Order: sequence, then C-alpha cells, then structure tokens
Amino acid sequence: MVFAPFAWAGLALTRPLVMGILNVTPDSFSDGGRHFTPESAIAAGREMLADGADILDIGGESTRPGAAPVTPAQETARVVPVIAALAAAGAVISVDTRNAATMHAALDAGARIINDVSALTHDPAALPLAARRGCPVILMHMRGTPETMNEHAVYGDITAEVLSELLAARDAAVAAGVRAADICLDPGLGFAKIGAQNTALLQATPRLAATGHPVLVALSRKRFLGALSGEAEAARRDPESLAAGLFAVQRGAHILRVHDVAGTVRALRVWQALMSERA
Ligand code: HH2
Repeated sequence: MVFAPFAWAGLALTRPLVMGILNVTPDSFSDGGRHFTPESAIAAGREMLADGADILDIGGESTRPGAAPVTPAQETARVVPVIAALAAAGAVISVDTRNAATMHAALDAGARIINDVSALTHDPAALPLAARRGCPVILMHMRGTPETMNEHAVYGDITAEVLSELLAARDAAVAAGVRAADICLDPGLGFAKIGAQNTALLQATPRLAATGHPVLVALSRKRFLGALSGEAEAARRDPESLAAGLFAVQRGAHILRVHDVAGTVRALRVWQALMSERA
C-alpha cells in the first residue's frame, strides 16, 4: 500500500481521509430523517468535525431506488443553510448532488467540492459549472439512473469496464476544462453493482489507485456488506463498514465516505500506528 505524496481539494493525502455523510433527507437508506431539520443537521456536522472528519458530504436527495424525487429548489433549500453554517465553522464541505443549480448555490454557500453520483452527466449544466468554478470533483461510476441501475449491472470484466467508463468520464471532464488534478474517482459501490460484483470491485481498488487520481470508496452500511455478514438492518452495519473500509485503505483508497465518523477515525488511527510500526 503506497500513498503518493499529493494533495486534493487542499487536503494532503498522506493518510487516509474520512468523509462524514450528512444526509439532510427524510428517506436516505440508513439515516433518513435523522438530520432533516437544519438545526439537527448542523449539530450532527459539528459532532463529526469534533470526531475528526476531514470532509463533510452534505446531500439533500436520497439516491436509493424508490426515493421520492426532489426538485433542485427543494434540494437547495435543504442543504444551503447547513452548508453555510458548517463552512463558517471551518469545515471542508462537498455537496452531494446531481443538479447544477444546487451545486451553484452550495459553492456560493461555502462548499468546496462537488460530489456527483452521475459523474457530472445528469445535468448538462453541471460539467461547465464545475469547470468554470475550478473546484475539485468526485466522479462516481454508475450506469443508468438510481431507478434503472440494477438492470445495467451486467459485466464481463467488472473492473476493466468500470475503470474504462470512469476514465471516459474523467476525459470528458478534462475536455470541458476541469483540471485533472481536481478529479477524484469513486467505483460507485452499490450503484449498478449487485452482491459479489461489489466485492470484486473493492478487491480491485489498487487498479483504481494506479490511475494516479485520488480514490474515494463509499461502502458505508451498503447492502452488499449485509449480505456478507448477515445483518439485514442498514443502520447496524457499522462493524461491516469498518472492516471493509480498512480493507479499502490497505488496498490504496485515499478517502472513506462513512456514517460512523468517530469509529472510523479511531480505527484508522490504530491502523496507521500499526502500519508505521511495521516500517
Ligand atoms: N453513495 C450514496 C450517496 N452518495 N457519493 C459517492 N461519491 N459515492 C457513493 O457511493 C455514494 C454517494 C448512497 O449512500 P447514502 O448517502 O448513505 O444514502 P442515500 O443516497 O439514500 O441518501
């Protein structure tokens, strides 16, 4: 496991970073409704910062299949007050959205990073906006939309196909004016991947890291972990998420997107101490 001595979004990637998930939604798959008022979301974000989160990922739309559709205006109204308060508290914030209007408002409110599960393809205005604002972006792999993605989970060589589709998204972003150094790649676990496809892709993390881009892995509480452990309830899958997250950083992932910030930060401290004592 090697960390290249580089930075992304102004953050040094000399140790694995922790991105805390803050869903300002009523219906997210594991924490829907927990932080739906601005006050409770801001309090949860402050707690994640105190627990050692490096980035807060703030979203106002659930991407689970069957989630209620949200307009960009509703989404903006959910996330902007939370982003503004937490940016004022010094947080590095990514906005988790597929909509350019929401990205625009979020960046104006103090978000630094765009995290788009459609890799800036859902909204035709998203890519030009990201290029114009010159901000770091997370490009995630998916096929279809959250509604249709499971029909598209058909692969010959999943790693090669995900890699080539992600690199095509990377090339499109660079062609539109996004700086290559601003691009972080994400295999999109659970998005157009079913069961063991996720495991195979996670095991292939070194191939993603070999692209030279920072790699974000977002597996927190996802269904494929429940299938491995036997835990049906998403909110109870933090142990699974930690085990798989440590596996991912061991294989070269730079950023873990997690619900359980405190547990992940502490586990990574132990992991890092053990890694350095081995040297
Ligand atoms: N997964 C979710 C949401 N955003 N962003 C990236 N970059 N990668 C992911 O894998 C990813 C993501 C889904 O998880 P969650 O936010 O917990 O749930 P929901 O979409 O139901 O709000």
